[in-house]
Order: sequence, then C-alpha cells, then structure tokens
Amino acid sequence: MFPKLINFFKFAIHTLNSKKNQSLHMESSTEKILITGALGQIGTELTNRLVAIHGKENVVASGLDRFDKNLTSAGYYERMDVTNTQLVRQVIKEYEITTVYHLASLLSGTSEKQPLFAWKLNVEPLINFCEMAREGLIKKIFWPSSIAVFGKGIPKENVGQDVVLNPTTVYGISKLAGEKWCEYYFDKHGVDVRSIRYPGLISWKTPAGGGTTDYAVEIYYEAIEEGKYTSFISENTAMPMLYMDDAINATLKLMEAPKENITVRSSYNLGGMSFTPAELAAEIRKEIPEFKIDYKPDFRQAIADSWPASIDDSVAKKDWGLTYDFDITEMTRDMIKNLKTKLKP
Ligand code: AKB
Repeated sequence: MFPKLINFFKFAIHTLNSKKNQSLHMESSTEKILITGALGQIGTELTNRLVAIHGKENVVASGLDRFDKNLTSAGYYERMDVTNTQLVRQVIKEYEITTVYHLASLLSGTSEKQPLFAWKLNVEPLINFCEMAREGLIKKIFWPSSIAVFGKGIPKENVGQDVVLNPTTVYGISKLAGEKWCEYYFDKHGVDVRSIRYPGLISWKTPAGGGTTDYAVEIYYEAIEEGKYTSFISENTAMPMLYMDDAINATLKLMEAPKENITVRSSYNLGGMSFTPAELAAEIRKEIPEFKIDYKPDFRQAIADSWPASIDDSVAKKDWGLTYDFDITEMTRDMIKNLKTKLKP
C-alpha cells in the first residue's frame, strides 16, 4: 500500500512537471522552426513570413545581436553564436525543432577580408545541422548557396544548373563546399536539406552587408537621401538579381515541395533578373529624374567579373514551380515608395 502511494505521488509530480515544461515550450504544430541569422537581410523577412504561416509560437529566431522586437515577430529569440555546436544542439532539443532555416553567413566582400572565419561560419554550422538531421533530431534544413559558386572560365550568359564550378573567392569556395556537404548528407543519409543559389538580393526593410551585389541596395538609399551614388561596380557589369519578395516566395515554395520533386540536392539555380548599374540608374531616373551616378570600382569588381551575368533556372521552374512577380521596373517603384516612407526625417 505504502510504496504504491509513493509511486502515485511520483507520477503526479512528473505529470505536473511535464505540463509546466509543455507550457514553456511551443504550441502544438507539425513544424517547429529555427532561423539562424534571423535579424539579417533575408532573416528578418523570412522569419515574419514563417510566423504568418506557422504562428509565432512555432518560430524561434536566433542571431548574434540583441533581440529587437521591431525586427522580428517570432515568439522566441535565442541570442546565440551558430558556431557554438553545443549551444545550438541544446536550443534544437529545448524547442523540439523540426525545421531549420540556416541563414547565418558572411557575404562575398566580407569573406575576402576574413577568409578563415568565413570558412568556419559558412561551412561548419551547416555540417552540424546535417549531423543533427542524420541523428533524427531535425527533419528538414534550408541552406542558402549563391551564384558565387560558378567562378572563372564559365560562360557568362544563361549559365545552366550543371556546369563545372570554379569559384575563386573565399565565399564561393565555402558555398561550393556547403553544396557538396548537402548532397553528401542526402545521398549517404537521406537528410532532407534543400538549397537555392541566390543571386543578389534587393530589399528595403533590412540593409544587406558585405556583398558584391549590395551596390543595387545602397543605390536606392543614396538616390533618395543624396540624389547621387558612386558605384563600386562598373557601369556595364551585369549580375543576376532578385527582389526579396520573390526570394522569400521561392524559398517557401522549395521547402513546401514534395520530397520526390527535389531532383537537385546540391543547390538550385535562381536567375531572377539581370541588369547593370547603368541600367538600374536609368530605372531610378524614371522615379527620381535628377539622380546622378558615377563609377569607382573597388576590389569587388574582380569578384563580380568572376560571376555569371545571367542564370538558367529552368530546373527550379520544372521541379517546384519557381515563378517571379517583380521585374526591374516594378522592383524600383516598390523600393523607392517604401524607402521614401522609411527614411522620412
Ligand atoms: C554577395 O554579393 O555576396 C551576395 C551573393 C550574390 O551571394 N549577395
């Protein structure tokens, strides 16, 4: 009788504790999402879209910076260094994460200045997440690659999905290595890791930082604030670019696609639109006629010269229905309208 009573109390206390833990944890949903780099250019917008779809109680944002309620609507924020393997593992377990959008990364310009750190940040945490998926802790991973994987000696126009890759930048090398790790973990262990080779991303909500294509973001800020811009990329250098709304839609579409439709396990080409600084300046002049541009190419010109001018993304269109809503004219109108409101004194 007596031991039975003790067992009953033990059971009651255990049940109470698990109830308490559950209320600290997230509401029931099929997906519990972690985003790394959640306060960055893609992260802020992707997090808010994921919250709209899955509910804030199922989304954990994370980053190196302090929590900023103006930047993220996620229900939870973890201030964490994604290279801290033990901490990341703890967070995955604590929130019972099923899906990771691992966005934390150093871009092309900054990577050239800190090559060893770029390798550490751009490659090692990805392997760590793939390991956790192999062990069954996570079900699905999204990881961004880049048009930087192509590199020197590859035809400039309409570059296909399966060309030889020859990156000459630290960033490109790290992204190519990452793609190969994704493919390896899928082939050997069935890890469901999906990836896109993003072109330059253009957005007004959160500034980009340290990329070669970032002239195409800076130009809008300076057109509105100063009426002029000095481009660090030369007049006639074309690069593939994408408006953030289209990038987010593509990312979500890829992640929602049935597993059997995903034929590319390295990373999907995404072309977006292709334009030069001179062409972008001409578009801006339609909205701000007095806008002036001049050109002072810096070290990022060599990076741009090694990248494609346009990309063939027909495989993504066929496999998971990639589409775009914005061309250069619509994007420019939207950027200027929103930035004028945002930058109002
Ligand atoms: C960069 O310029 O580094 C990035 C990219 C194209 O991956 N925007």
